[in-house]
Amino acid sequence: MINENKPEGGKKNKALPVIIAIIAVLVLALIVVLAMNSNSSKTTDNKTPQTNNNQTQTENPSDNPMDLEDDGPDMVGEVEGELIEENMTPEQEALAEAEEVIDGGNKVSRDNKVLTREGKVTRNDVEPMSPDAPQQTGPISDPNSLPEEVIKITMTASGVEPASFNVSAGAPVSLSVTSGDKYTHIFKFNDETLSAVAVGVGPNETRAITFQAPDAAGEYSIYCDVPGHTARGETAVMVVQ
Ligand SMILES: [Cu+2]
Repeated sequence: MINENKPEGGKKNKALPVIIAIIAVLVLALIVVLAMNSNSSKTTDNKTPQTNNNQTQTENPSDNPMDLEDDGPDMVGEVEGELIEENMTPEQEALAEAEEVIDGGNKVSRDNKVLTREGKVTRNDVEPMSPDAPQQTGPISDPNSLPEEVIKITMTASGVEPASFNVSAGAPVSLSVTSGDKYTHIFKFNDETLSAVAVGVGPNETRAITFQAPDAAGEYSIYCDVPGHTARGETAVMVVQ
């Protein structure tokens, strides 16, 4: 019996490490499972925003009833268009509707006002090429391409051609100035109310300008502002009718 017990006790003694090992394995397994759970809970945390996104995405289709009313998107576009127009200043609106008589010249509004680059009505009594002044264009490579309505003026040492031309009071005027010789010429009015209207051209060059004719009828004298040129007869007259 004792011998039997001994082996039994020996069995118990042998079983104990095995039990401990099993417990250890179980604890390890538990730790691993817990760790995996915590990881998986983190990943589900990461997933929750995605599911939120999915929810918001599914919320968008819930807007579909709005979309189904076909006017929805168009209405938005129209509203935006109206907002843009509402935000435009009167100057910007006038400029948007204005038309250019000469390439690079000032635009003319629907109510026949010569506009600045900012859409304001130009002033004729300021410094030439200042922001409010009508601006001379760059050199025009093909003067023959200018519209018929443009008054074509040629300046040479012999004088100004034509020496007289007519314009309508208060109306937009487009005129080109050509140097018909090897000299530089500067077209200017001998009148403070038209000080802004000036065109300078190099030898055989053509430039142009669009400006508002004076409201007051009368004769406005023109001269070449290059020293000595007026004395040799470079003058003309603009008749406002
Ligand atoms: Cu001259």
